[in-house]
Amino acid sequence: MKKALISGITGQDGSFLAEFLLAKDYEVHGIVRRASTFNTERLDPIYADPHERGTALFLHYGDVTDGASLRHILEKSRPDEIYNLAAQSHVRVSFDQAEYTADVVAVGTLRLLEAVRDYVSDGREVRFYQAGSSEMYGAAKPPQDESTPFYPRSPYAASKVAAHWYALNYREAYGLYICNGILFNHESPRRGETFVTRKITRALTRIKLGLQQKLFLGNLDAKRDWGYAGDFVEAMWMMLQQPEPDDYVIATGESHSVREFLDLAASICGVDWKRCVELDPRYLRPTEVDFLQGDSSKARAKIRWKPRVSFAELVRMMVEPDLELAHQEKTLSEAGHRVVQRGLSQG
Ligand code: NAP
Ligand code: G4F
Repeated sequence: MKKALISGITGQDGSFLAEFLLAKDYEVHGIVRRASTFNTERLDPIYADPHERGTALFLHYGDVTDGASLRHILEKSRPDEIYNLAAQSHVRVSFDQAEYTADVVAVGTLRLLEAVRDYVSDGREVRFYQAGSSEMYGAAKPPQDESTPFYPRSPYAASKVAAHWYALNYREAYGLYICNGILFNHESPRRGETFVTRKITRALTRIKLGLQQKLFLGNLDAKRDWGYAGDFVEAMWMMLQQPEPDDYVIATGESHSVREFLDLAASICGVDWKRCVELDPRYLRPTEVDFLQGDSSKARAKIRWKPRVSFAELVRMMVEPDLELAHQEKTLSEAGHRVVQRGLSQG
């Protein structure tokens, strides 16, 4: 039985990756931050009490800002594969929390790589996946591929560039098996509610049922290459199964504006978005990334990865469960319960 360790297991991608690896009969270990509220909701469908026999999912308290915890977890879990997904992953927030973002995204990766150096020092072998981002291309002209120079436009993106180069340097300097995945935006019904796609699908479905009146957004002209998270985590695993480590762009190759996403989501909901969407400058970024469109020819040829879910299918896939959620909220509200609209103003 192979063992995998996932940092960021409670996030969108971490939860999809954990499910994918469990289905492949891996023993899966995840690093979870201590929080005063539950942060393991996305893992609920696959989590079993550790007292039960046959459990293959194990969670460990740790943090990528705490190198000692990473070393302890490596010793306890003894993984064959490590997926470094932990991040303060919100681009807009990285302008408010620049130092913290660098500490988690850039130095956090370095801490994990240093812990890995110690872990392999007695001859153990491990394969490492680094979660790179299309944000690293920033202002570079599309289509972007592995040879496109990085031009980061936010503290988040600059930190991801640093993490990318740390990973590449550790591969070359110490002969470690490390792959950088450069993933373009990928979404799902589990996407955090402060990212634009989920913010739109949550709000429009609530508006449809009369639970909310307005949706405040920023720049509608930005274009993103949006894929489905379930397809993208598969690519992470595929990279680590190759004979030699390498870096790969993972993208659908199609780009759409925020406005197009809004149009399609609104037409599925039957809502006229022009009546309810308003601009709020707080959602604009000091420096924007205008146009991302990936060229994933290398991954398609070398690791035989390709996306399965189209843009239109993705939008529908996100609207439908949010409509169900809104119906549940409406039922509660009609029964006299207070339905709280959580901090959407943050994203
Ligand atoms: P996400 O939903 O924001 O999840 C981030 C994960 O990192 C969460 O589990 C979070 O824990 C954890 N985390 C944050 N700070 C941490 C710390 N100090 N120590 C340990 N864990 C910490 O992000 P995602 O969409 O799944 O993305 C996964 C990775 O891929 C991230 O590195 C992201 O930057 C990168 N990426 C994402 C995309 C995309 O479109 N989704 C594209 C390219 C790259 P809590 O649950 O406790 O907050
Ligand atoms: O959904 P977003 O916040 O995602 P963004 O900035 O592209 O970053 C995501 O994808 C990256 C991969 O390229 C990841 F590395 C990163 O971790 C994250 O997962 O914003 C998308 C676009 C931006 O241009 C933003 O300005 O939507 C625009 N937007 C317009 N109104 C908004 C809003 N974004 C947010 N979050 N909230 C708005 O109200």
